[in-house]
Amino acid sequence: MASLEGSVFSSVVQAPEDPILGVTVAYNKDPSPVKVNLGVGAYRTEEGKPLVLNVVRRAEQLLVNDLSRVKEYLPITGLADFNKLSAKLIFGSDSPAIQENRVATVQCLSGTGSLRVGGEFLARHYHERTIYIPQPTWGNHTKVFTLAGLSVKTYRYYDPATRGLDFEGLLADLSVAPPGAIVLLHACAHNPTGVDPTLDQYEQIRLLMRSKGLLPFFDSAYQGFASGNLDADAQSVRLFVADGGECLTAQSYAKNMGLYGERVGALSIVCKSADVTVRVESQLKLVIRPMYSNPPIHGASIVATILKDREMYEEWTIELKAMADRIINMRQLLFEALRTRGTPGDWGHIIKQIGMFTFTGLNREQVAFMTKEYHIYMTSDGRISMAGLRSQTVPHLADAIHAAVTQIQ
Ligand code: PLA
Repeated sequence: MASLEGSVFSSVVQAPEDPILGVTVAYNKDPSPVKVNLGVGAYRTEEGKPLVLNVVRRAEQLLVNDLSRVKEYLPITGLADFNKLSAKLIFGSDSPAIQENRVATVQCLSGTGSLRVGGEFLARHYHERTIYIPQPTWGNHTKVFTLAGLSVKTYRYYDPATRGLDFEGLLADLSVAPPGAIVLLHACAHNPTGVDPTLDQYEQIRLLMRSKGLLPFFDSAYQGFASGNLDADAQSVRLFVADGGECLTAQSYAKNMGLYGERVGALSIVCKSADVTVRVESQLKLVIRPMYSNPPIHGASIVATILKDREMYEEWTIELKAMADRIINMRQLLFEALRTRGTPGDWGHIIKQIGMFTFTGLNREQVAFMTKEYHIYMTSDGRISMAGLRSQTVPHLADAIHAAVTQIQ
């Protein structure tokens, strides 16, 4: 008989907190009234509150009041309407790939789940298991793709000296990648750097990738958040789809519809022909079924309700633009606050960078100092979520940055 004393799990070691979500855990434990959480990329209002979009509330009301709606299982691939509308949103409503039935779209558990399902599909069915991810990138990419069965390598992306794109390095690294390798690209608003290639640079990347048969895998977690315009933020993806070649896209509605906890997203695989697409979709079902069987119904129903109604869609774009504009405004305020303080260094990147984050250039020690002395919570790579900032907290953050750069080298 097994002993009642001592756990069979006693050899399990304590795991470290997640580098991003763990910042919120530490923040929650801090009793300071001046604490600020700029870790996870979660939008807050000017009052510091999480935001449920008005159009989302309206869609939820419609859904709740519709007594014909039931809670049956969705198909393995998710809500059909949601999938069609999601493909249109990212590829464009006039996309030939959609018209020619060359897109297999499956509803997944937000952006992360879409990346994971895409990764597992590639590990099973694609001839080249190496995926190149930008250096740096969202911290979870390495883990998601490694556990999916891919071998992860990096390509140069960010140049700390210019605080801009290392375009030469990027092209050089991709040009020596093995033929057929998968390349992860952020569709827009690169996390954590806020640095995106221009459309011209994307065109050069496309030419190089297509000439070597490299397979693009887009992570689109911020469509609409970069520029405030959904079409503008999808241009990189559309450039690659327009040439008739193949690619994968993982979409998330966490940020642009504020549906973080609903876990709603989609994986689309654009194929060369309609018959390949049908077979690809059949295999995606075999990836999904043993993992979580089928996806949840509520979040996808909200998205579908909004996307298929012209008036609700319009309302969404206005609310989305307001979120993007507030973030851009915070960039301006922080930049000016540092200039007023005469903080050493060139802080122009704060207003140049795109999307939810500023990659400050602050080092690990400076970040630790700001957390200890000023109760500012951010990731140790110096990333700040601008979406968590508000006019009222800008001076406190600027004081903290000023003290960090003048006191800690
Ligand atoms: N891809 C990128 C580039 C992301 O930044 C994030 C989220 C995701 C995918 C996954 O989003 P989802 O699964 O919630 O749809 N990044 C956040 C949150 C906002 C996180 O780390 O989970 C971040 O703070 O970086």
